[in-house]
Amino acid sequence: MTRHLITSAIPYINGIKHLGNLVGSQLPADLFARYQRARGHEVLFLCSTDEHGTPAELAAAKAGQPVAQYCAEMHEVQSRLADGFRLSFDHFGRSSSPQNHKLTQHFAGQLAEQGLIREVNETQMYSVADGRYLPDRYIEGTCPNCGFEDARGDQCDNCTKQLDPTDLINPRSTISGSTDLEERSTKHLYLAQSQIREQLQSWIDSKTDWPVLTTSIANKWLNDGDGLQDRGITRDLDWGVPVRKGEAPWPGMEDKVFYVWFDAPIEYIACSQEWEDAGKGSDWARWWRTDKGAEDVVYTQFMGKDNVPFHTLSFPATILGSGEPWKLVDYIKSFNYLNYDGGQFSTSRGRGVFMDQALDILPSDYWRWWLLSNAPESSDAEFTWDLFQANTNKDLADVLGNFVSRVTKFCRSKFGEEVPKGGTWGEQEEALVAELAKRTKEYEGHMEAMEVRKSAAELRAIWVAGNEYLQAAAPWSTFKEDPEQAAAQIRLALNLIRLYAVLSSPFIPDASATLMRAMQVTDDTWPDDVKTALNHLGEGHAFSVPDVLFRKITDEERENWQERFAGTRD
Ligand code: B3M
Ligand code: ZN
Repeated sequence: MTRHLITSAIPYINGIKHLGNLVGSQLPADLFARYQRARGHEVLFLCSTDEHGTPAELAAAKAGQPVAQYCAEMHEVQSRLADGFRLSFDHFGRSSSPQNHKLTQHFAGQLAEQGLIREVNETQMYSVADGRYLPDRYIEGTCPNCGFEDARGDQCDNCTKQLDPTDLINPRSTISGSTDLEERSTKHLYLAQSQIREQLQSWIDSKTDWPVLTTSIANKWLNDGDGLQDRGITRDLDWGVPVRKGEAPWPGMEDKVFYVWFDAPIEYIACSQEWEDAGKGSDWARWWRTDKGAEDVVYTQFMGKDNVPFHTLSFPATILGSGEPWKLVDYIKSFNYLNYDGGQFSTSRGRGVFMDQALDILPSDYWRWWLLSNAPESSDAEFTWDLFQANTNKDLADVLGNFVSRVTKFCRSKFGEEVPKGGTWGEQEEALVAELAKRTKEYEGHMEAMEVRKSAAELRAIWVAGNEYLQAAAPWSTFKEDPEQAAAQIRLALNLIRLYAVLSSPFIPDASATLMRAMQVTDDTWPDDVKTALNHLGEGHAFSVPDVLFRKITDEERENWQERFAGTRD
């Protein structure tokens, strides 16, 4: 048994996430967590809301709410939606938690003790019209690296370069739009990442099995220009983790908070403390401290490509620089972008389909299946309503759903609602079992490797194999000549339904649960031996015919949704 620590990038608190966000981190992380649990491993799967920084302040201001209240409410909303999508977090925490405040201040104190924090007098952009400094997302302008016109003060969304507000060309305030900005001098803390560059480089170099998408982004920033730049880790904001050196005050930094990207990854650790403090588990340090048992933990992170620099460089610099035995990530699975109908999904412009809207129109399994089987792994991918309709109708309704319905209904009409007796497997049956055994191994290999699309394709092939068998064996014809053989065919097919429920549960957990209930079984042990698994339901075992597992999306619905989601959300 392995112990798997799994984290998803923690979504910003500033509103409901769109399907592109979901498929880039939380959903594939859930797939992996569910799979590892199904294989009998011990899993701690964590996610939180990312509640600090300018995204939170800006969104609260827009909603006309105090930021603490806005965050508390939005955390509940995101938590309900996570449940709606069946994201099986062991805990869904908050980066604004007291645990994270304390731990973030602790790391800063450690880094200072190790001589890795510099106090720097620097120029920050001050907006005369707004009467305040403009860090990060409070300022936008043209990216000096790629020329993108809506780059933000902290990062360019187009080329992923990390930026400082003073780097922007033609900067403007996102609060007032004012361009009446001046550079003022103020003191900030810098994390001396450059001193850890060598260590980071050899750590990245040792990760030969990481996706190229992950290592290429890390290497790009490690070797960009003069090499890894030191980063400011404090901000002139009210909302956030107050700057302290461990438990002690930090002279001269009284009105400042830590930068959101400093405290957000630390929340991965704090979340496990929140999990323990909520009474959901014990001994969080066993997952995170290599001196307390985390040596043998396998830690996997999931995230979109724009988050990779922070997880391959800044956060590891915090961990390594602390001089304490914290667990480093073992594998980073990163994703490209999912586009929406010829453009980008966009939170700020309300473009695309958002998590709440998706659940309003269809149950989560439809979305889980489509998003995961089309995950933007090796390149960007695109959501269109035509593809969504065509893929889900085919895979879920025509292949899986139809198999279940034909088998259970035929059995009910000829043999009653129990697994029929008599007959034996012939060549066709043995061939199917052999094929499924082989495909199940392939499926396991892809799931272990977090090859999401390949896993989905293999699972689909496993469903298709059952359908093809049914078509060829044609128990409805066999029944006329040889009812005993038809009984053996149907017995196998009913067992296949249970096998499908078990193998499909990481992708479509609700449908899997429906199938298990219909087959009146609770034993969902992973089929280490497919042949044994296909004899699980014995003769005379009662079952029931489930309701339609997946209905088809009609052309009319598709057209309606296309129209309804063509504009921007209010
Ligand atoms: N909240 C960015 C995002 O939601 C950021 C991730 C933090 S992971 C520590 O894409
Ligand atoms: Zn750029």
